[in-house]
Amino acid sequence: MYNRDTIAAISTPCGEGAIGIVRLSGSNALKIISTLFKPKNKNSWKKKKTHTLHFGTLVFKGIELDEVVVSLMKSPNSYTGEDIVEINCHGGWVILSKILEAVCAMNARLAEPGEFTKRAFLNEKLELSQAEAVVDLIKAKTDTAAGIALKQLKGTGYKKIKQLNTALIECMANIEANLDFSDQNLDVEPVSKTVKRLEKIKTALEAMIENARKANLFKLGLHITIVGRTNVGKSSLANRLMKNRKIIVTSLPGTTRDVIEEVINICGIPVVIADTAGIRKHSGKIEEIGQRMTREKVKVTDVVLAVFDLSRRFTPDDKEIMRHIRGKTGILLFNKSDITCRMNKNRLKSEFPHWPEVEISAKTGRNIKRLKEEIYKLTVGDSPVELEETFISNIRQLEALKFAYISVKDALKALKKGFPEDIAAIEIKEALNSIGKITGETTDEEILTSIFSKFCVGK
Ligand SMILES: Nc1nc2c(ncn2[C@@H]2O[C@H](COP(=O)(O)OP(=O)(O)OP(=O)(O)O)[C@@H](O)[C@H]2O)c(=O)[nH]1
Ligand SMILES: [Mg+2]
Repeated sequence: MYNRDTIAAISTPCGEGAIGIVRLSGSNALKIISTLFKPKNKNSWKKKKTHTLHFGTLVFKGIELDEVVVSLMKSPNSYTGEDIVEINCHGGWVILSKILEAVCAMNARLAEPGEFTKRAFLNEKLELSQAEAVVDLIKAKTDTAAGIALKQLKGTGYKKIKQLNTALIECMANIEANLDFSDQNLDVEPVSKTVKRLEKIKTALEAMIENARKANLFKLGLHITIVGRTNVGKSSLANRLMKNRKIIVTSLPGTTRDVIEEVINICGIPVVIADTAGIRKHSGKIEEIGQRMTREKVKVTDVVLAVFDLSRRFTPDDKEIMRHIRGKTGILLFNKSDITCRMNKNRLKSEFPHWPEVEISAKTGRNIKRLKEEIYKLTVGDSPVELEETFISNIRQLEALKFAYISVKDALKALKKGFPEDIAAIEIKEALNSIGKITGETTDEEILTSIFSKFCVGK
């Protein structure tokens, strides 16, 4: 299925470090290293046992390149399933490049991004969803995202997908048996039983989709935008939430002119939080540009934090804000709760009945923790995410799961309405096809190439 030539890459990040690794995988990996490596302990090197480490010098065209430790992992018990050699050298870019050059001169080829993992998949060392988990793990931005990727990599969820697959095949077999032998008095399961089985599968798919939606939140994160009229304390709130930034705060309305963003961690969700220019009617040219940017930002954000100043009466600018945030998902924030309250909140609450509200003080930090909890509740929900159950963690897999769900629903509808049973059979086949896309059984070459291109070189 693929060219078994030997691939090579620098597997450690660019820059200076104590150790750097050049990795080789393929049928010539052992031959190449045997030519370049002068071991200190010749006897142990001669045996070339799998999963062993060897200290020595790397020499190319009579020139010593570096003192290295070579690790050997022989086929089939290696990451790729092929012979793998890892050359652990000193972590300077010049040394690493020279070693890479040397191995390529010995007939290895530079690896494409993700090619090591692609070979692991093609050699059935990993399911496709597990291979994707490798890249998720590398790119995880929070502990929770890393935890989900690790679960996926360990393949716990894969069993669930397999169970689903088996259950669908059983339904398919029953329907086919009904079609083929219904007139032969054989002991074939009645359609009503298949309907029950399909109902169960549908429920399982619903739970998986909901869990996958949540898992994606932890992986892909959220965009949250702080909006409000000028001087309500948006930047003060942003400073409370952001760790590494101090946005200018003054008592002058119109202080913030730009959209200022930073990635923060809210209960394990990576959140891009944006502070924006305050909205007000009579403002200068620069502020107007800022306000336009605020409006654009609100359109694309996932969650709006609408800030109002509890110590002032409701103003026409507040009303303007309400116009912009209508129809969005968000939280009403009543800031400056540390001073006398003059605002009547009822009007806002009645216009946004589904938005949670929190009284905060950006100045004292009052209820900032509660605000984070409300953000979590609004996006993830009340029930905790079952990491054990979470194994679908990217959009591609989630889409495949949704397609499987639609097909199962349509199959059920067909059976319940008494349509010819081959219609249900076609739908179940479709569902099986979609499930196969998650594991990689029915994924075409183009999609595989696109998946593995997301990896870094050397992985
Ligand atoms: N008492 C009190 N004052 C606050 C609180 N939050 C902000 N302030 C004050 O309100 C003023 C405006 O704060 P900012 O954070 O700059 O307000 P902003 O909404 O970003 O203002 P613009 O950038 O002009 O739109 C400053 O003087 C802050 O110190 C609060 O919770 N309590
Ligand atoms: Mg500001």
